[in-house]
Amino acid sequence: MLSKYFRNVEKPIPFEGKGSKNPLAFKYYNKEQRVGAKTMSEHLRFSVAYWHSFMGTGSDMFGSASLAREWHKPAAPLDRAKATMEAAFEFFQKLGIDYYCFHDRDIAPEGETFSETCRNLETMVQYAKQLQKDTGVKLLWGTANLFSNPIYSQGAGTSPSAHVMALAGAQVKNALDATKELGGENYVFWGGREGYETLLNTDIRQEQQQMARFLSMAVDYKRAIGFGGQFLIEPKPAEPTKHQYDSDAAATLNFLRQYELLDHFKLNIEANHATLAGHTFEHELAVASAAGKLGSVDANRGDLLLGWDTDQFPTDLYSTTMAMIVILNQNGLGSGGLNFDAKVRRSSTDPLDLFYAHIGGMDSFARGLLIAQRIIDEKVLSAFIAGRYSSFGSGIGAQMMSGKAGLADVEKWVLTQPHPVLPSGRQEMLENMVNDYLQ
Ligand code: XUL
Ligand code: CO
Repeated sequence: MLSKYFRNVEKPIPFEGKGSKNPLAFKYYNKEQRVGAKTMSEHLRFSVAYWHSFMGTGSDMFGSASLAREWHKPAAPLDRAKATMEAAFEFFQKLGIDYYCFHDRDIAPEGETFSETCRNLETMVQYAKQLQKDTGVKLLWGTANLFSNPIYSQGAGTSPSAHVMALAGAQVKNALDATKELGGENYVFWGGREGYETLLNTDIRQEQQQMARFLSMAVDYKRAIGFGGQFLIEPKPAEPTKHQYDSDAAATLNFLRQYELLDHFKLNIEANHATLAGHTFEHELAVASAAGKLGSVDANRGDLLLGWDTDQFPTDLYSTTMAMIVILNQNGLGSGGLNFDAKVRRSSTDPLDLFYAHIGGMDSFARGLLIAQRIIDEKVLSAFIAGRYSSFGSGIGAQMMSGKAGLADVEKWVLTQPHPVLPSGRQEMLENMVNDYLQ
């Protein structure tokens, strides 16, 4: 086992169970434990986000780096990238996590020219391939960073410059090659700068057509190279761009449908993006799932008092339970997983904090899974919901839904009936019942 950067964690984090007081042990996440038809690791498919946990420095708008990472010390960019990757895989192994996710620019530095940048990526992909082989850790998804370089400040696929759109396309091609080479199970598009700041300089229709074409080119290239992973779009309403075109699940589904791309994509729903859009996490999951398009999850949380993407580790059991109910009800995430798109706080300066953060996130989702499975097994909500819509199972309900009854038919029927009686929605009773399971 690799052991250089996290020497004080000598062996993989153990499962010690509920009574344990060891902060470096799992209390609920027990990989091989069966929950319903699958093991916990099969249900949850946890992943580490390379960018936050291994590239993050703790800098913010008001202050410089606060996290002095040993793996960032080598001066030469490629040496630094290799040290970072070794630290990452040591961490994955010691945490006992099965997956990781990256942006092209997380794992490999940009060079002086685009071709040097591509060569750096290829070098680091070969390094990652070896480390994946040595450790058994797999790639959940890859993506291209189309938002940090200032050339993308006015958009990538939606840039007003055709040359920049072409550059972004070339970058995606290379990121797709890298993801395929590493056996990535999915590929994510997050449109960080795909939106607009002001209508004074923007043609929305043109930009949306560009975005659709950009995604179509990726679909064509995926087919050309035989990449079998799932394409995912990650909705987010704002930050960095004020109005993003993929602002929430509903808007993204509509966009994909309008441009005939729906068959090629699913959604990657992020908790903090949902709340920034004015929705709950479970709302976004449920909207995606109802359309058969919930593909993967970026697991994190925001802060109720702060209006930006704080990317905190998930700790709220109510939220993880609600999320797992949606995920279990659609029989899992398929090739997707739960990626911790979350960062330790700026003041959590010890590399050990990365362990505490991930252990907390994994235990929170493991508890959510256990609670959700019981709620589903005992039909706590499903029996009520089925009863609530039962009038559609026969009579006029069935006739309306099957298309047999139109407006004239329903009028005829209504005139023969007494005034409808509407049963209570029982929200408070159901809230109490869910709380009874949250232990
Ligand atoms: C940004 C965000 C990204 C995507 C991948 O808010 O969530 O890290 O997950 O580009
Ligand atoms: Co994300």
